[in-house]
Amino acid sequence: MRFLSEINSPADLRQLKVEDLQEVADEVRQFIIDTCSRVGGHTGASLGAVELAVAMHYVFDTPNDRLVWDVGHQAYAHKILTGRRDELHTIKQYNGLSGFLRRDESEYDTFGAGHASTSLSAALGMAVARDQKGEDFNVVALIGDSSLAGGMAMEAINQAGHLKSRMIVVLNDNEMSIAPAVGALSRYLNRIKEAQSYHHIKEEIGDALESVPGIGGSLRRAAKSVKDAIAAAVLPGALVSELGFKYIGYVDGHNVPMLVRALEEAKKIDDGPVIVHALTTKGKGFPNPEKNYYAYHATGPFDPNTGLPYKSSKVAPPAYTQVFGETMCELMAKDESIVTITAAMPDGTGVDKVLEKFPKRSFDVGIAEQHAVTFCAGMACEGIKPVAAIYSTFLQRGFDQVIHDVCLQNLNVTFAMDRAGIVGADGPTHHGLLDISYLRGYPNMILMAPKDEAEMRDMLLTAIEHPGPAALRYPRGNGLGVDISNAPEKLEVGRGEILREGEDVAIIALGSMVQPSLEAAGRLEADDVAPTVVNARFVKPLDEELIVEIAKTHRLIITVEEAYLAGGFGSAVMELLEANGLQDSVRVVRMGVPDRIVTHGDAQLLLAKYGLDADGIYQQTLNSLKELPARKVAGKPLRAVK
Ligand SMILES: Cc1ncc(C[n+]2csc(CCOP(=O)(O)OP(=O)(O)O)c2C)c(N)n1
Repeated sequence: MRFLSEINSPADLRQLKVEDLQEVADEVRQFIIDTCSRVGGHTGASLGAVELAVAMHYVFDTPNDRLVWDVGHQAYAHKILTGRRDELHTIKQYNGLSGFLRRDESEYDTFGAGHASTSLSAALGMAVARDQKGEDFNVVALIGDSSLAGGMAMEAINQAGHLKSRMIVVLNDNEMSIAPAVGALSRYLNRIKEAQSYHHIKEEIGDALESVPGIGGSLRRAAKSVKDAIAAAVLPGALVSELGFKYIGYVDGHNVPMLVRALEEAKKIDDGPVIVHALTTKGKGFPNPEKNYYAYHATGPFDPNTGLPYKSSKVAPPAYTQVFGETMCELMAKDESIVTITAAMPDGTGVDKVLEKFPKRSFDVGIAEQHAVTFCAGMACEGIKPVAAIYSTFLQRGFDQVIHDVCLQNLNVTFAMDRAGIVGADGPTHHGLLDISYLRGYPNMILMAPKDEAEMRDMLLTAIEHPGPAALRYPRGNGLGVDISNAPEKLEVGRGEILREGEDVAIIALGSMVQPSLEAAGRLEADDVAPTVVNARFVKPLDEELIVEIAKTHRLIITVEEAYLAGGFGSAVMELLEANGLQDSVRVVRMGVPDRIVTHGDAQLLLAKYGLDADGIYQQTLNSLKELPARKVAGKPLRAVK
């Protein structure tokens, strides 16, 4: 590597000549491929933004000039150029670099991200603060074409155009989200590109016609009027200029000298916001990218020659995501009123299968979770049964819509929340730890969590058939490998399930925590402790009868959930006991995630850190039993064990 090994900060990069930058970009690209082929990561997204990162750090005086990356998943080149090259191999691992951007990781990460469409609002805030303080630096936001369509980005454009603040938006347009980009804005961007190619062609034709002796001038004028008509209809004028933005583009986003020129031009504009429209190819340089467009957005380790993932010899049970997609197809085949919605995550949620099989009854709305929820509410008003498959963390975006549009009107919308719990490598922005607390506080909603993939199928049917709002949360990763050949069955709403009956302690577990609780119970039994284990199934409504009965017959209740404790399932159990005057008759210990930001890293390791595995539950139960005052409550039989 001629240049890269000497670049330890953007200041080093800025010592180079423009002519050398393309080679720097090539070296960065190779470095990303080498590293990601070993450790995985957001490979394709980052490969598409290599030249952009080089050009931006070259033209702008970072970190004094503020560079704000949207999502931050595509910023590996930025990390490499800002002193983190030698740590890139630790990305997304425990104690390693974050997969996204974090203010506490580097002074070059001016704004933390992980969720999409935030960059323009943050950049505008910085620009306004700069002006208020009388300071002088550039603010540059980089955003992808799909994230640009997110509601927040549109709201920021609206205000930026109004304020006429000086800021630069670099649009990284690769026509892709994780799946191909969808929506009218994406079509509009394509029309800009088409119109501009037409513009360039006309320019060339015009020049040629001009040279025809005698008639050249009039032919050229005719050609120009056609060109102007088309330009007026589709050039950025309509959207961008009318909204108060200047437009530079489009630019080949893989040509560093051209990008440098465009950014230099943008820097000169001091009377308002400007968009630099760069065309890029997602996965640029990734071996065989056309094999599967999902595969290189984010990859595991892969063979750097073929781009193919290394085959695992382990036969794993199907993932919850897969079971969800297949179950939706089964249920939609039987009931024509069911539709499925994803917000730009067809692959991640299993909705890709549904889109394939039922293209007219399934919708990818783009990165637009808020819209997705209210879109579902509208359909539910007309008797359709929508199922919104949205990761727990991304449904946070649609919180008010869930409350105001769905729950308040008691509409039949199902929320299938994948990635509920600790997701692992993607870290704090992606853990789904809040859904219990944000969904259980409002009337009408019912909320459940399956102990395995078969129960998830039952819960999906239960939710769809429930006449009001219903949500189910299930974890990232594989199911337990249980039999899923039976048709889904409706569950009784608000009924838990006793899995084993004892008398010394009752472990009431939710969803993913049921299996480790059973394992812990097995070990407790070997220690002469007789535990009751309950699969809670419902967070809301709780199985009041069962929990009250348990409280009256046990001295100790341990609740276990893969979620934040504040406002969570255990809190709901305590509220129920208090409402029944039982708060002093039984000791309740809540296990879950404390009031801390959970970092990134291997999910199992993180779960263990918070005691949320068989060993942790076993230890906590023993400790809590030891701390109990010596008092015995006469046990009486519970409902029959199923
Ligand atoms: C609110 C939110 N919804 C969904 C996602 C998941 N997500 C991460 S990257 C991405 C695609 C972004 O596409 P684009 O903005 O065009 O950038 P590209 O990856 O193509 O560079 C999506 C949907 C997210 N991070 N945040």
